[in-house]
Amino acid sequence: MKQKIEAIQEKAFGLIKEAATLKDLEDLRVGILGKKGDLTLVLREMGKLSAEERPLMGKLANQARNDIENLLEEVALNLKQKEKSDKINREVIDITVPGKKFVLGKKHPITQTTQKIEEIFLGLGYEIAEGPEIETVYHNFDALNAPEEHPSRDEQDTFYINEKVCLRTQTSPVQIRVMHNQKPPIKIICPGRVYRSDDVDATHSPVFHQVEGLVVDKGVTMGDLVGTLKLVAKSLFGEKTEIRLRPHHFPFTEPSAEVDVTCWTCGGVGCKVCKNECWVEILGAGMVHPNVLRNCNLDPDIYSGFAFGMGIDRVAMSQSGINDMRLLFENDLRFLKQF
Ligand code: 2NM
Repeated sequence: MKQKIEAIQEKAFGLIKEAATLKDLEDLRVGILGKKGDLTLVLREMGKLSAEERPLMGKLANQARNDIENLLEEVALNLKQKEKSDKINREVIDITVPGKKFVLGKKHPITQTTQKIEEIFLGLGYEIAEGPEIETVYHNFDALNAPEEHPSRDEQDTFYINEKVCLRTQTSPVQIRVMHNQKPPIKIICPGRVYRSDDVDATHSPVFHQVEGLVVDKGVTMGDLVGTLKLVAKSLFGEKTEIRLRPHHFPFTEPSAEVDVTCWTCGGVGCKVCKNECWVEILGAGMVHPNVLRNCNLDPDIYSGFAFGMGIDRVAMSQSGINDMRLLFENDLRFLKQF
């Protein structure tokens, strides 16, 4: 029996030292020390031994078992360490590999100009209001005091979905909605996309962008309008900018004016941007017509207001030095990337 135990131990030591993985090691443990393992089977035969031999063999077998267990543990530890260091070597980060380039996007020039205008008005305490681009003819024309025969209502100029629904031709219908739903004081700007049935050329597009402003409260005057426009023009085009108002007619304001600013390119000396006029027209404005206030259930004897509208696209073009409106809408990234 002694020889058997020694043989098992010798064989076990050899195999354990050769084990390549933890799985191999576990298989060996089961094969030697498990219920049907080699050493276990030998121990079962102890009963056949004499009373003198039994304690001796028992001691020998336990010693063998301990030695094998110790070796299993030792080899397992080594294998675990080896697996860990193999993993670390495998997963090493090569810090010399060039990084992936992170490409930052850019805002469209129209978005840049719109946000610049929004910032100025937010600073003056205005709120930004938005509304649908598909509008009722009521909100787009009737409520704005545009009579049935007004040329802007013509099918030649406006995209109609049907008799009562059209694509908005300005953002003022948003202001009608706000006046219907909110009590004064009202101080809003309405930026957004608008539609007119124009042919495409260097200065016209059937889709373009506007910011319209509206202030309604008790005691709002033309002086408030002029002061506001002066401040906005200086913020947008530079501190030296001046404005001038020329009498005009809009159905929704009375009195109405077209507003020019001193040319931001030549400062009023004459250049290509202003066509040597020294002034550039950028706005329409006026005092909200009493009929418009009435249409929104506001009493013109109590409330008054001013409103203005500005085209964003031409301002964006002249500020970025773009001379053809089509370039704003073709969305060629090679072009837009420059701004
Ligand atoms: C402009 C010019 C002048 C305008 C008027 C209104 C409203 F809703 F109060 F009647 N909103 N916007 C207005 C006035 C728009 O655009 C050239």
